[in-house]
Amino acid sequence: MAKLPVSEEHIITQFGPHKNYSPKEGYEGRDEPDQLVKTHCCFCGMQCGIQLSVKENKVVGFEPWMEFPFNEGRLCPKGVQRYLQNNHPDRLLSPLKRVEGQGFVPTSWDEAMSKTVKEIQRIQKEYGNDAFSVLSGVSLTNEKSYLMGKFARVALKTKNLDYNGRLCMVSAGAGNKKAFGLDRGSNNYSDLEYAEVIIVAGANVSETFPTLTHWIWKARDRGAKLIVIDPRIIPLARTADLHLDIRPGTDSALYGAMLKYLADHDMLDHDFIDNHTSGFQETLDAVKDNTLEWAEEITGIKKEKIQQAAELWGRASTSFLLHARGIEHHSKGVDNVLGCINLVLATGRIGKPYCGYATITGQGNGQGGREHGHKCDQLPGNRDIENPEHRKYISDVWGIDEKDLPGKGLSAYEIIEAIHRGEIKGLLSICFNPLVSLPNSNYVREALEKLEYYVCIDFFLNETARHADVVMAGSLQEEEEGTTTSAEGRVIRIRQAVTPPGDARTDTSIILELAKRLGVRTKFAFENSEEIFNELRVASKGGTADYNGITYKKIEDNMGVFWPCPTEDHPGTPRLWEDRKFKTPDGKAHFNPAPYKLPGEVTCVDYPVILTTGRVVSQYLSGTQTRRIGKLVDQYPEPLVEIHPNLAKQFGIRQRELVRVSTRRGEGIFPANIVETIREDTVFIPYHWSGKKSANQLTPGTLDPISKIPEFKVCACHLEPLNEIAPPSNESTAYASV
Ligand SMILES: Nc1nc2c(c(=O)[nH]1)N[C@H]1C(S)=C(S)[C@@H](COP(=O)(O)OP(=O)(O)OC[C@H]3O[C@@H](n4cnc5c(=O)[nH]c(N)nc54)[C@H](O)[C@@H]3O)O[C@H]1N2
Ligand SMILES: Nc1nc2c(c(=O)[nH]1)N[C@H]1C(S)=C(S)[C@@H](COP(=O)(O)OP(=O)(O)OC[C@H]3O[C@@H](n4cnc5c(=O)[nH]c(N)nc54)[C@H](O)[C@@H]3O)O[C@H]1N2
Ligand code: SF4
Ligand SMILES: [Mo]
Repeated sequence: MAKLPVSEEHIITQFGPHKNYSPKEGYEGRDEPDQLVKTHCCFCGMQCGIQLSVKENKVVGFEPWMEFPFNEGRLCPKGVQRYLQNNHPDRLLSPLKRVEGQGFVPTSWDEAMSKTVKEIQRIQKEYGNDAFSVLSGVSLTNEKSYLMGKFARVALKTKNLDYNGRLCMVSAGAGNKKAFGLDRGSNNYSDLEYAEVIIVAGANVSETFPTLTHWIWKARDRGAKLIVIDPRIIPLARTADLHLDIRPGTDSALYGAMLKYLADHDMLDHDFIDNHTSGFQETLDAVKDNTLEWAEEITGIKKEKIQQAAELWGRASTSFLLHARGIEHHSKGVDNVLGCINLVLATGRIGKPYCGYATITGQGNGQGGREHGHKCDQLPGNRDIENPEHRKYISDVWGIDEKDLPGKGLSAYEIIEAIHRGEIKGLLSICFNPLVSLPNSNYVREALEKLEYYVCIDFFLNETARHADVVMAGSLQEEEEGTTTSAEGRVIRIRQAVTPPGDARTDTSIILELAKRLGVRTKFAFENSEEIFNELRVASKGGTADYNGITYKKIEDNMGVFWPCPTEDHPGTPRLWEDRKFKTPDGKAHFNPAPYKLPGEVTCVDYPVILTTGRVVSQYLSGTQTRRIGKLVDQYPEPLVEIHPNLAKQFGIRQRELVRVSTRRGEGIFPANIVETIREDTVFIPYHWSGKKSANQLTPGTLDPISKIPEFKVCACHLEPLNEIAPPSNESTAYASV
């Protein structure tokens, strides 16, 4: 029987109906804290330092942490409001079980655990170990990320484990590994300050990494030129020297044309290319036909602007290239990343002061979480699960026989496909809300309905969890000790400020208890997070992401340590590649041909408009956390479809008129936001909402063949005005039900 989601009225057995929470107005309403705890924001990869105010085991507010070097006290709207989660009325306070006809009812930990273990064992006995899968996430600390990898391979003995970074960092990771043999941004961000030219490609920095803008402004104050590549005139683009208004899905054509221009006008660093790279000629050959005219035709950017960009980039003596999901969320995401890296290598501006290149890591622990082995193809230290030596090393650390270590499993969306096909029957998810965040959500929902057993660990009942059999009340970031690794590669300390409320438990204790009940207690005999970290250090030793020399004390003493850090007397590595010793097999940085290819779906008569999706400043990811915070909801209460006035006119669409947006996968209705800041052939919808307000009803499940990232940033859609002006946004429209 299909397992339908537990409906709204059935979720109120434990707590009240969903609320957006903003309890007290202003500072006056706040209690004097008992203590201030120096830790980091739980949201994006900037991992801004923050002090949480704690009173009677509750987080009641925050203070800036001025000394933390990256953000120096600055915070964005989300960081300022995050403290409202710990005490939120929707907070899960005990495990829940599904009772047909009643919905979710509170249950005991013992029952939740024994039911889960029984079902895991039943499914694995009946269908094989790999029929039980795990989806993990990188809002989790390094310790928990490591633990989830070990738990899946050692306790569950399944190969089918993957993580939400599959929707986020993997195109950049694959590109970086190909080019440098290592997956980390090359510099700490203070190197931006003296860069002469900065390229920001597919990154809406002011909304998605607001505190990073500080370092860009510093460079601007010194006269740096700024080039922004985005189909929208994003806030950063309004101040830029050049805005390249690219047609979604065509980045590699732009980078190819820029590379050819640099070569044709001899703006290359021959010494660097000859001595420290390989693959240049082959890469150049691949772009020999990429003229400016050709690139204008493909990308929609005027050729004069492409030329100007190449001139600025080619003639600079210091520079920084930053990119994010705008170029990576594509079925050619790895190619786009390689196209950017080729421009950096051609000019040799890497591994030198004020010269750098980085993908801007998205999730809080998006950097650390992609190193410690909860990816389907990876072991700790960013090791390769298919490499015999790597397998042997990690098997020894874990005290298991190498042949018992599962091999490469399916990636996140492929796990959903395998559930759909009936090959995978069970799922444990932690820190992942696939029903909202994966593409083609109608298909994802069908898969969830087919699961024989699903257990979710979260502190809020996210939309996917409504399909669960058991929901385990886990912990917020501020409820456990640990570490994360910021987008810069800086390993930092997350401090426990409070203990989990009610009968909720720490994520770690839940996983350890499950491991114990699955019969592998001795392999998971950790007393605290520091012990897990110390095992992680050993497991990472000798890998490219080497944490061996990092200790909790060293992090605290230095407000962070940059990996790689192989020994305890090593200071860490803020700027990579100064020694020119790349981690590729031949020790050189690799150029890679990245010729332009069409996206997975192009416009046609039936679907004539390009749809792209992304974020707004006040909401975070699938919205589970930020849609519950009233002040953030007020800033942007519901998803709007951004549309250019000329396109709106063509379809007869008025401001705030409801528009049915449809694609080959589904449809959704969104109020129109008519703005001049978007290309005329493209519409944009932010994806932080669920159900009928979800942008992912529309997006395709097309994956990059190498990274397996979904193509969130380009598909073809149709627009239909519904001749009805949307009512003013309010709370009830803001929190849409599934
Ligand atoms: N407020 C907020 N901040 C966040 C998050 C959040 O949810 N909310 N999430 C965090 C996470 S996990 C991530 S991954 C990051 C994401 O950070 P970003 O990548 O900056 O965010 P997006 O909005 O997904 O996409 C960025 C831009 O890509 C542009 N774009 C779309 N298609 C293309 C294209 O084909 N080429 C180019 N060049 N640009 C294109 C869009 O117009 C958009 O402005 O943000 C992090 N920070
Ligand atoms: N259309 C479209 N879709 C996208 C994107 C896009 O640009 N467009 N962006 C993609 C990107 S870049 C990303 S990163 C994904 C993100 O997608 P998800 O990872 O699914 O989004 P989150 O909202 O982080 O969901 C994580 C869940 O983890 C829970 N959680 C957070 N911290 C913890 C913790 O410490 N412990 C436990 N137990 N639970 C925790 C939250 O409550 C939430 O329910 O979405 C992707 N989806
Ligand atoms: S920029 Fe990112 S880490 Fe900093 S406060 Fe905002 S959401 Fe938090
Ligand atoms: Mo992300």
